[in-house]
Amino acid sequence: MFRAADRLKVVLQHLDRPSSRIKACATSAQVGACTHPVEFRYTTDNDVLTPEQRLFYEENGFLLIKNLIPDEAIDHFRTEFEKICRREVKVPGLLVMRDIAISKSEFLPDQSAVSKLQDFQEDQELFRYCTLPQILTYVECFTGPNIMAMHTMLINKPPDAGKKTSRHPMHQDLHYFPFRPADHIVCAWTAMERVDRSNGCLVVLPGTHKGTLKQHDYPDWEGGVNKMYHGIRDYDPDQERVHLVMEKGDTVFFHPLLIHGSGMNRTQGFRKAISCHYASSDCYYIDVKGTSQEIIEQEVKEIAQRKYNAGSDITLQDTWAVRGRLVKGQRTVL
Ligand SMILES: O=C(O)CCC(=O)C(=O)O
Ligand SMILES: [Fe+2]
Repeated sequence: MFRAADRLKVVLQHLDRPSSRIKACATSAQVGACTHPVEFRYTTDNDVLTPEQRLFYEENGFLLIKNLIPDEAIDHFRTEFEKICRREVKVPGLLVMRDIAISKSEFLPDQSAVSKLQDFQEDQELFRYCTLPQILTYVECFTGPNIMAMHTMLINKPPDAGKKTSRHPMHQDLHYFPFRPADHIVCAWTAMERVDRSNGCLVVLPGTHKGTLKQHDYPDWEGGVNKMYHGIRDYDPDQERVHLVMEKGDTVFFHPLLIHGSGMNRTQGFRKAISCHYASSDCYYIDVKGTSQEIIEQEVKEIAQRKYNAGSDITLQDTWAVRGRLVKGQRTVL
């Protein structure tokens, strides 16, 4: 994958073509002996990404942008997160999750420690992350101009209490989403501090965004698994893994079919990252009945029934429709 230099030369020759749509060979094999260029599929031609960056995302399904978000913005998110943990701020619709090791432990000094906040769209301070021009400029390269912020998270990976429960199993985020097309969905994930193998960085399987949505289940880990942390069992364990070492403010954009997870946090600190999944507002909802996503539907509905005090007739679509927020362009379908 990383012998890209030679392939790039070939591709860049194609980019000289006077075509409004940039064309290039999309797979390594093709690029090696390229005679029939094909259109880029996963990125748009809007003069933000360099040809090298586009090619990288097309081939690998992720793109890491160094130093994208300033320290002050991140410090601000951290302060707000701490206020939420101290219950000084109450956010409607917020889902506060605790690591199973924390919720079962009687010995941890800070019982209020949370492992994840989800759905912070009603918190003005945290939601500012989803509207940052630095982020949206890149998001548009994947979603096009009409952008909805669909799913928000602040992940506070706790120190592992020895049972490896701080790991996040390998998964595809599309498993959680009942909207399509997948190619018009992207995740932005920003490190709020240095993230490396010691505190459980993201691990990605490059190129897996070209595959299909796989069956997800709860892994049978000895120490237990956090709620909704479904994982894929049948991925190729020999496939190349890339550990994304990131500094504070670095941001990775990735495709919802990219298989990824995160490792154990072996440090004493809580490893923080903030993220948002965006979708083109031109995406449409699908019915997940009879598909591999049916198992997540029931869990999400149960949470939504409790959160919104809703009846059992609430649909998966309803739960997304109330959370989605337009952040750029026009709201069309979603
Ligand atoms: O921040 C992490 O550990 C990964 C989280 C993740 O991939 C997810 O929640 O979907
Ligand atoms: Fe994920």
